[in-house]
Amino acid sequence: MSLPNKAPDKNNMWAEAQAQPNIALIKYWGKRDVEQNLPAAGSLSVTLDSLWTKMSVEFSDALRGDELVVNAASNEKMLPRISACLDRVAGADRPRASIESEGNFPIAAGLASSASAFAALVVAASNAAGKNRDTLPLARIAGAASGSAARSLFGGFVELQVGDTNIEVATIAEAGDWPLTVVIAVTEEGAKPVSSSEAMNRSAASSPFYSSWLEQQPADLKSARDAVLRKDFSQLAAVAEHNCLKMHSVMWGSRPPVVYWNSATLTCMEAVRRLQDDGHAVFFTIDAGPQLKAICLPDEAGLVRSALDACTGVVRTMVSGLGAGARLLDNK
Ligand code: 2P0
Repeated sequence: MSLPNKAPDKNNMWAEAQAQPNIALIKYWGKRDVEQNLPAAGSLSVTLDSLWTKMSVEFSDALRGDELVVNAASNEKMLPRISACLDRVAGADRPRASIESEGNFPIAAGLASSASAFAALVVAASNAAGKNRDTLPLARIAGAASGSAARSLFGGFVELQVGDTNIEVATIAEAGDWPLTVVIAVTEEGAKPVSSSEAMNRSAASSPFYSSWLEQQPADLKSARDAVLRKDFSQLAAVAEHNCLKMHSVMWGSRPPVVYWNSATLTCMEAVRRLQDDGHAVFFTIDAGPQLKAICLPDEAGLVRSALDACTGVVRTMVSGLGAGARLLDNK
């Protein structure tokens, strides 16, 4: 399932990159600056390995305008965000672009497809434009398009911090340092009813819990960072579940409320609780969608997957280890 190897045009302004989604254990929820898309607080995530998005970008003035194809179908809806991101990578006076995207998991369903898409996009576009950039500047450009995308530029355990005007983002532990497994229970494949951006802005504007959420974020981040560096599974489990449930409480307290869960999400949570009660090393997290992600030690993955497969309402499960950051595919 690879994009057809396109013949580079005579300017050779073509490149393809791959990135994987990341799952936040300490969540990004809220923006300090909506215009710049600067997060209001830091976050910490794991980059996956078996879910992926590949993006190819070809710059050519022979095109009539920017064109986007997602999973072999023309896509007008995402195009303005993609074009704006290309402007930031290659300058507003760049040639027009043909972008093709392909992925092996559902889009806009709370599985961080925008993270892997924009991370792959900035790497491909920067290379196609002949601009050599370090990973951090690329992460900042990706983050301006989609906050979580900045984290997918990096592999393993990734921490994002927010300065006055910019983000800092880096790997704090490699995937191989602590090879956890993520089991994803898909409970609904369709696109989410409210976008993350809209839901975040609604939370900031109306949730009575939003300010305490932000106040507590540095302490949660520190606890999770310490847990990762010491490989303390129970500490990471406790703070990650707490942080996830707080983020959803902020949304539930918004007006109008944002409830991404369905009944299968709760059934999966109960299944994880039962495994924990039996002494298994597993915890859950849930993002802007109804899917549940269970994080566990690798030797628990089979049991965790069976337990989630048995939950009423689970459409399918996917299993992933932790993986690398966005990278160029060497297929020119
Ligand atoms: C996260 N999410 O940290 C959080 C947890 C969803 C829940 O980042 O508005 O698509 O484009 O910057 O990155 C999803 O939001 O949001 C997200 P924008 P993004 O992973």
